[in-house]
Amino acid sequence: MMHLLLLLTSLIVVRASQPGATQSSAWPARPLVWGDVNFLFTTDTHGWLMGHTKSGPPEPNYSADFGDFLSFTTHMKSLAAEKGVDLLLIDSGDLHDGTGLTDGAPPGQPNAHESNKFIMRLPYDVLTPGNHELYQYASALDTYKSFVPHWSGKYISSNVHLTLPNTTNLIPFGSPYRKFLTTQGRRVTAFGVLFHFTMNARGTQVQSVEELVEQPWFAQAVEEEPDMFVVAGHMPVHMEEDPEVNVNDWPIVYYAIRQRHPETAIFIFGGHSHKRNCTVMDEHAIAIQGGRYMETVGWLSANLTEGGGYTRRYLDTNRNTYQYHTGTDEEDFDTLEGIELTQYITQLADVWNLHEVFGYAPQDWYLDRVEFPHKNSVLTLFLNDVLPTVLRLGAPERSNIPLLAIFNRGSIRYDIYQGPFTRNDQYTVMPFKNQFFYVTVPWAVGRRVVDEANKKREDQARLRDAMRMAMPSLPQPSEVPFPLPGAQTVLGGPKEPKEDEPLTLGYVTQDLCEGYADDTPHLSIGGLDRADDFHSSPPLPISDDTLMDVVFPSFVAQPIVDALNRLFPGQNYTVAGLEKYMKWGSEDVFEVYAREKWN
Ligand SMILES: *[C@@H]1O[C@H](CO)[C@@H](O)[C@H](O)[C@H]1NC(C)=O
Ligand SMILES: *[C@@H]1O[C@H](CO)[C@@H](O)[C@H](O)[C@H]1NC(C)=O
Ligand SMILES: *[C@@H]1O[C@H](CO)[C@@H](O)[C@H](O)[C@H]1NC(C)=O
Ligand SMILES: *[C@@H]1O[C@H](CO)[C@@H](O)[C@H](O)[C@H]1NC(C)=O
Ligand SMILES: CC(=O)N[C@H]1CO[C@H](CO)[C@@H](O)[C@@H]1O
Ligand SMILES: [Zn+2]
Ligand SMILES: [Zn+2]
Repeated sequence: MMHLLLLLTSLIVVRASQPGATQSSAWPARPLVWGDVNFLFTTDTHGWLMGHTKSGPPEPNYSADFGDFLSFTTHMKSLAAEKGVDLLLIDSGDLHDGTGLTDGAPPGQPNAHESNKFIMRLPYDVLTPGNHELYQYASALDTYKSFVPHWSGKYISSNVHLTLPNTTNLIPFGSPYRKFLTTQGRRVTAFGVLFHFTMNARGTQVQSVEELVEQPWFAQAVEEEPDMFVVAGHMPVHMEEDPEVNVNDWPIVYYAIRQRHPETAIFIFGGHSHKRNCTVMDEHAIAIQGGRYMETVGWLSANLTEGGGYTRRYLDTNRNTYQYHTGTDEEDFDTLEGIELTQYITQLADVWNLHEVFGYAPQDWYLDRVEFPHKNSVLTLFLNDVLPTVLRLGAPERSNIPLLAIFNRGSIRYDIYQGPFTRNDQYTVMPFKNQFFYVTVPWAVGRRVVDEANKKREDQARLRDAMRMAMPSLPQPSEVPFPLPGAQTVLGGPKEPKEDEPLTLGYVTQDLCEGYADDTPHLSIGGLDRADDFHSSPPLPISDDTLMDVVFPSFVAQPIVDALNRLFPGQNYTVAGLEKYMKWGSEDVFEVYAREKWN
């Protein structure tokens, strides 16, 4: 008995988040408002299950790990049971790609194979795949075989299919829909929808949302009236500046249900754009999205009664938030399962050497807070110094040839914080594995490649938008006021923070729903809306006819080759004919640079 107690005490001493994580000192402003039905929702977690462990603001405010989140959801489910209300836990996809836990696997192991085991410890009620689950066939297949079966129908992919190796039949990736009873006996019909993603791996298939709602099985599933529809989807609940991520097909799903059931509650949980937003579609339908990288977790509550309201909140993921809302403290917050999950995460990080220090970053560089070519932009650091340095080190035999490095903004995924730069940080900045290719052209061609590729990219996005608007036979997204004018007024929410409240740095969410949305009031960290466009290292001081190397990652080889062929007709460049510039890939670049420059 004594031993067990000692063991438990020692477990509890090490339980708080991941080792070395800086705890938050900020607290939520006010308790959550519960309804008859309540939701906690995550999206675009991208492997951030260790939580954010850096000490630079606002990282400490997102310092809880997935073990802490498990303890939190366990307490919240018990609170719901005590109150006699429902609490559902939802995830809208993109579990793959983004940290060492997903990308730091030994060669040959599919992305997210181990981190998915951590997700399986959470009591999710509905999950749905994101586009990142489908870039690689091997990891899609692994998700299908190792992850989906665990959920017994709760992993829903209404419009995603897959073929097994050496077969030709398309089979549903997850279950097409799920009908279930909540703990309080409410009938739920749930769907899981992915935007019409077209860069998916061969062997996987994504049906457009227009096609999905025309499937006879879909109409049949919608036919019976439940107490509520719950739709998790990997597409934003708002329109984006960048047409390429304007993949908001929610009005199509909404109308397909609404036409049949004018007043049944519809709860929509979006994702993909990595932002928070919320839209009231009508008095009985709301769409909401909870952020990214386990920075914020969403909360939505509703009374399904006549005239019942909604509330929503974006919760900072730290132990203060979790304890405040569950009425617990450092003594009684952690559950044994939560502690165990924290320890499994720590162990995997150790086994994969994710805390190995490559060097010490001399300052912070930001992905969203400042615009390229600002000196604190991570893209500026990457294009002006990291990539040129590493390409020169990696291909010394070409060091006498001028060099222009091209990269797409979207492949850089996170900030760099001053201090130790670890293997895990390398994956959070740049998780994708790309080779570098090159072509040698006169500078007259090389200097125009980025503009040409960006111009084409914008033209294609505009064309796609136009085609979507021209689709026949379904309610046109353009005809649907989204949100319906005036509909927000049904929403009762908490008020803005008091003026004298001391504020900390973090997200300040201005979504389309009424009332103040952030759980912990913050000073705005800023953050800009940007396209996944192309940029390059600084222009070269050479004459137009000087031969130089244009270097670019394999992920964007096709658009760059197309641009080169338009600028330099007759050369007939093909992706298959490209040569590798150096032995290192994009996943090695920051390690090589940090070891060279940050020691
Ligand atoms: C639901 O109704 C209860 C009782 O009237 C109320 O206290 C609560 O604030 C309502 N919740 C929401 C989300 O409107
Ligand atoms: C698929 O077929 C190939 C060639 O016939 C074979 O080498 C491979 O083992 C098969 N794979 C599976 C999973 O059956
Ligand atoms: C929410 O969506 C609306 C409409 O698409 C947009 O104008 C607004 O900027 C979005 N808010 C945030 C915080 O992204
Ligand atoms: C490029 O392709 C065109 C059309 O197929 C052909 O006429 C031309 O000879 C090719 N040029 C080179 C350099 O291969
Ligand atoms: C840093 C920040 O933006 N806000 C708070 C989050 O948590 C840290 C660490 O506890 C506090 O010091 C900050 O005030
Ligand atoms: Zn994502
Ligand atoms: Zn996505």
